[in-house]
Amino acid sequence: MNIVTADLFADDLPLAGSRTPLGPQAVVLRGFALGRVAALWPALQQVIARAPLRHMVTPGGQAMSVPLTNCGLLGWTSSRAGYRYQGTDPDSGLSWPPMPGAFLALARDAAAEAGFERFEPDACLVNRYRPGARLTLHQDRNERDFGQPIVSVSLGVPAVFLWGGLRRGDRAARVPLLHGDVAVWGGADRLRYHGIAPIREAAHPLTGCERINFTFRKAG
Ligand code: MD3
Ligand code: FE
Repeated sequence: MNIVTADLFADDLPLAGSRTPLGPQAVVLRGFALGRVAALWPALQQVIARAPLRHMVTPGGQAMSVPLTNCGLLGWTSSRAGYRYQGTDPDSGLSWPPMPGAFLALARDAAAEAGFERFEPDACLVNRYRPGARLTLHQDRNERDFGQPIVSVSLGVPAVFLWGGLRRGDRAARVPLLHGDVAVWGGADRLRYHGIAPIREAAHPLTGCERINFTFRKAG
């Protein structure tokens, strides 16, 4: 048994195949990515080799606790100048790595499974969390068309997803996201506030102490 298939025999299985509805057009497909990890993982390593994970700076000048990179035609960036999608990696000046076929297929299949047919993502943002890293409540509103869903894939150690409302002050529910879970949001739920609570110290056979998240968007 190698490190990529090991997870099939571990603690992610009890929920696999079930659905956790979070709102009218938001659902977590439990374990949807588990059978595809063996293809996703080496493809991710290729992306990171060309466009390394890096700590971007917020418009307020703070380094983000979660380093990120992108693949696909467009990549999400943050700097003192603001948040935006752009076709080139600001660190290297190169185009972002192409979106691996296994990434695109997973994003499309998960969107269709959640009722969003013909999803055509042009951007995939990759976030890496180590213990203590977090993402404070925010909205994703740099994309052009809020009619398109977002698809999010979790790998590695568990996280507590904070699922708020349409106003920043709305109380946030806490939803565990485990290795292999895929979340899909659109329509009425597209502009909900959301975040990730500080990651707890844990170990996973594939990622060690880390959690990796991909979010697929139609940005342009
Ligand atoms: C709900 N990432 O990159 S993914 C982000 O786990 C981001 O890294 C988190 O929030 C992570 O912007 C959460 C789940 C997610 C992504 C986008 C959403 C949930 C969303 C947009 C609207 C509502
Ligand atoms: Fe977000």
